[in-house]
Amino acid sequence: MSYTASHEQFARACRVIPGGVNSPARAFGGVGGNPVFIGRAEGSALYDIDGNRYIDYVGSWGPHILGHGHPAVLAALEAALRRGTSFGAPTVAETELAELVISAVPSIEKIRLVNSGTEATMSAIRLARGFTGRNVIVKFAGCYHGHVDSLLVQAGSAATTLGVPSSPGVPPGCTADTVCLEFNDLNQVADLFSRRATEIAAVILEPVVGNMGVVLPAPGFLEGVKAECRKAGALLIFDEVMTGFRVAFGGAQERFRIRPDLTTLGKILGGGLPMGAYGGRADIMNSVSPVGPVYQAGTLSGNPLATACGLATLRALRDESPYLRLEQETRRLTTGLAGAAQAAGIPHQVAQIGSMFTLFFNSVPVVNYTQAARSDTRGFSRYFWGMLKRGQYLPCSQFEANFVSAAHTPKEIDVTIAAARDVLAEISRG
Ligand code: KE4
Repeated sequence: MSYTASHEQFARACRVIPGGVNSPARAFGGVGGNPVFIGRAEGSALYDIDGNRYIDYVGSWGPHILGHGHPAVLAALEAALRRGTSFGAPTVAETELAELVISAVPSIEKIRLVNSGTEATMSAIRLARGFTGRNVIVKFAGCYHGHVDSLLVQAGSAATTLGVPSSPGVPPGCTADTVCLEFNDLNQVADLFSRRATEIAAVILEPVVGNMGVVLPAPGFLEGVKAECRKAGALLIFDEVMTGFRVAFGGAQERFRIRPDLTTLGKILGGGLPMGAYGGRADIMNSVSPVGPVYQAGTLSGNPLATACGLATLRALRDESPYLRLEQETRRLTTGLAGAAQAAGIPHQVAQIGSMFTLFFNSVPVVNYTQAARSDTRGFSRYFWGMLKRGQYLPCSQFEANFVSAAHTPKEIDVTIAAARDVLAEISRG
């Protein structure tokens, strides 16, 4: 495979954009080398500007559960485009999208649309603090909630990949009220609440973590956190930016049958256009401006293009309901990947739920950040590059989730398993 054009464009981009990318997650920082530049995408495929074709397991980091260019999504976007791109005034489509999300996500009674997952989580914690009158926010190491100052503490995703647990530029005052615990450790949660219950505004977590690689909640963990919040009068915030509409149409809260007080959404909600949202109990959401005193605003919040794209995406998911087939095909894929690692004698763990998964280069089950961080990232890098050269586009970090879309065919899953068998055997030969 030639990457000449990508290399040239990367050198050009680096002259004008920090690291040549508009998000560090794309920088290949965790695997070395330069990112490939993508020219176009269709269905389950990406095509880079050198003409190389890849089976896409990133899906723009989650939005493309239907695959790229779903006909109904394209048609809705084209129609919206002709009506105008943005008005800065309410539109019916925003109400339709809000109603659809409320019908899908069990705990949401009212919702506010914003432009990104980061805006959603930033707004949700401000709302939790405003509603409770308390300041302390509890998060978990390895969970990533966007680049919100007060949440960029031992964050996952690229913050972990780049070994930057807490970013410079965040004044100590911003994180003084952020407490970071170990995911899946209910004793730590109980101990904190026993000491600081009356100070805690909210606990925010990814109910299924995607940002340290995929890590599932231990049995009883989510219920235990919710019980501690209830007892203390603190709010439970599920950050479902990644799991929303991914692990089930109603997200992880539908799958695990647990209702948070607030939920943040993004990614699939916008179908690939900039979109985020936060929502939950009406009594809490009515504290948001202009109804209540907690201020939040946005020029392009609920803009017609992203709203049309999100509506078409969610309607297609509701009507086509690909979840069972996605689960089956993803499980077949991860079984194949585990078999390939086993055959190569490479220590590995596989975590999978719905159509998201991670192959950890790790000899112990990964249940928290401490264990995730012990993964063999050098082994992962060799795997990543071997797969890229065989036309498999994986997340460029051990600490990310892979995604299967409804556009992936059984044949493509077979091809990916065969490629992994090749690469892992090559790695085991040294
Ligand atoms: P955005 O601001 O990137 O739309 O959403 C932030 C966010 C919030 N919550 C969760 C659970 C998330 O996964 C994210 C963003 N995820 C990363 C990748 N894991 C986005 C990729 C990137 O930063 O470029």
